[in-house]
Amino acid sequence: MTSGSMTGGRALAEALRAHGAGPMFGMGGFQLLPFYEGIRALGLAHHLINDERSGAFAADAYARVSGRVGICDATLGPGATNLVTALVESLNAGVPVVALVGDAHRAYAGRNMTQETRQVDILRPAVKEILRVESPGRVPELVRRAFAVATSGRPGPVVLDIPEDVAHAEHDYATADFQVGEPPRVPYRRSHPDHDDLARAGELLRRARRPLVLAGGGIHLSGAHAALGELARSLGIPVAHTMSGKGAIACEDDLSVGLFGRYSTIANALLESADCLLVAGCKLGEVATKRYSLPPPGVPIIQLDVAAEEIGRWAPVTVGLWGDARAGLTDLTAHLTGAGRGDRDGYLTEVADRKRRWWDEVRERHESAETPVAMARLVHELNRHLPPEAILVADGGFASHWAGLLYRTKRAGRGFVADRGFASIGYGLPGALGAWLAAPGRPVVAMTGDGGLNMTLGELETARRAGAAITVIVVNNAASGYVKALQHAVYGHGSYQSSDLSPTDYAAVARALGCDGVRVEHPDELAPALTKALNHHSGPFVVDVAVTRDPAQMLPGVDSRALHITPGDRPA
Ligand SMILES: Cc1ncc(C[n+]2csc(CCOP(=O)(O)OP(=O)(O)O)c2C)c(N)n1
Repeated sequence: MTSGSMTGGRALAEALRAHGAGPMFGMGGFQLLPFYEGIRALGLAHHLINDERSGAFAADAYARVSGRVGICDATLGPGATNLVTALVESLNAGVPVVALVGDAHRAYAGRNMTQETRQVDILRPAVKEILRVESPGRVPELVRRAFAVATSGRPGPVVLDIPEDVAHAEHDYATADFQVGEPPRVPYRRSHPDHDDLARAGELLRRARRPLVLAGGGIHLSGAHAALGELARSLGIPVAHTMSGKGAIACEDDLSVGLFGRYSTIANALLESADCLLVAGCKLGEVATKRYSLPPPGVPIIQLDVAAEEIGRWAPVTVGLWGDARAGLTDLTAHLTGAGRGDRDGYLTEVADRKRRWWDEVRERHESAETPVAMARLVHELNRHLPPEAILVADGGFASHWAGLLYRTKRAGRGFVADRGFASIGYGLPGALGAWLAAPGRPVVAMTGDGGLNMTLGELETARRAGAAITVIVVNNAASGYVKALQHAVYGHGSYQSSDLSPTDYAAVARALGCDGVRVEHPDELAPALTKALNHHSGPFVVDVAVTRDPAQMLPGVDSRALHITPGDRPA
């Protein structure tokens, strides 16, 4: 049993062990040396990363895929500030992460200590809560608190800010200090919506002839996909999803109508003609609403969310259901027992017809033999080759939009991970590392732009060291593609500024870093490359795909923001 005199840093390691902490991602410094010594002595898994942002991205993806708390650490100053971007991702997406951050020795703080800055002030708005540890004796209590805050209500990131002197100080701990009451779970506790609100929502759904579920990432955070599938099937309600909500229902399920929002196949059309929307675990942000042009005004909305203040943020709702997604959907199904599909058979036939027609119309693009490789063909090959248990981690550029639109999950659950909370580029590679550690045995594939990969390329070295058998698909358009495509859409052909990248062979880069990889120039090479990658088990494998360089062909559809620019604003 853990007790006796030890440093605050060792106590930190002991408390994390007591919480069943999974792998950690970070980069050390003097302040947290006793913590590093503690995890070494205890044999806890820790991965040195090459940029703290990547460590927090990996922790975020680990949390999403494992359903446990992700853990990362950083040292004083630049280590701490490097975390900001990734912590905001977890904050906006509601992902439980605990970040341990070393801070200056309190006896010298404010005297121009090396690496010193007001990091607590910088980190505060990036996290759900920041807990400053002012005495070594409180380390176990505040670790418990960090886990509780990260996992309760709407989950999110919590920083434990630990001054150097607290980490290095000896303290006498009792065994009871490290006892964890309830084992940490995500979500910590489930809340049920109000009974009367459920009855009103049930009535709306019972009467609806063209209802539609809009599913967001909250479905995955709550582990609610089975409950959603049951509701959709028993009532005959189609399900549209955001990028974060992909897998709320399997894309191949008859009731899935795919992505809605900025890009959609048939979901936006159904949304326009719906007579009742059930918004579940979805914030209805800019991309989901096509810049607030959806849903159309007047359509009755039921919104189920664990954060009461998120309900009706901008679209007025008819019934708000405040509660956990899984609990709320199960309650709703129970309320509607026996209601069946009503007179929605014609609607469901129409949905099936629309789907069939859409996929027939685009088949040629999806099977395109053009070089450089068409984006639709690339995703088509992923659909053909990735097994049902695969996890696709998509980076913030085109990868998440094209895959969000066209990639088809074959089973319900988290098979697609995209950093849509903050939409930073650079998540794909470190996210794949976190996902791989969270899901032993499942193939993990990152899809990232060349720009996004350039940002975090050093993590190929990390992934190699970790022995992570991830596949990294580089959507290589030799450009900051989304930016170039928007410049093309808004200012016209040839008006590109700072959006070109040097054409680079990332398979060669991977090999130079001790990984493996192939370059794909022709679509026929995709199938063998993916087969090779998925059968490569000794470390990262890069499939560098030369995709279209034509900015007119880069977007998966019309970006609604470019449409907002009137022709008069465009230079001739
Ligand atoms: C950290 C960060 N900087 C800038 C952006 C704005 N941005 C969105 S997409 C994009 C282009 C990314 O290029 P690349 O990663 O090569 O992907 P592509 O769009 O070409 O698929 C940029 C710069 C962002 N999302 N995140």
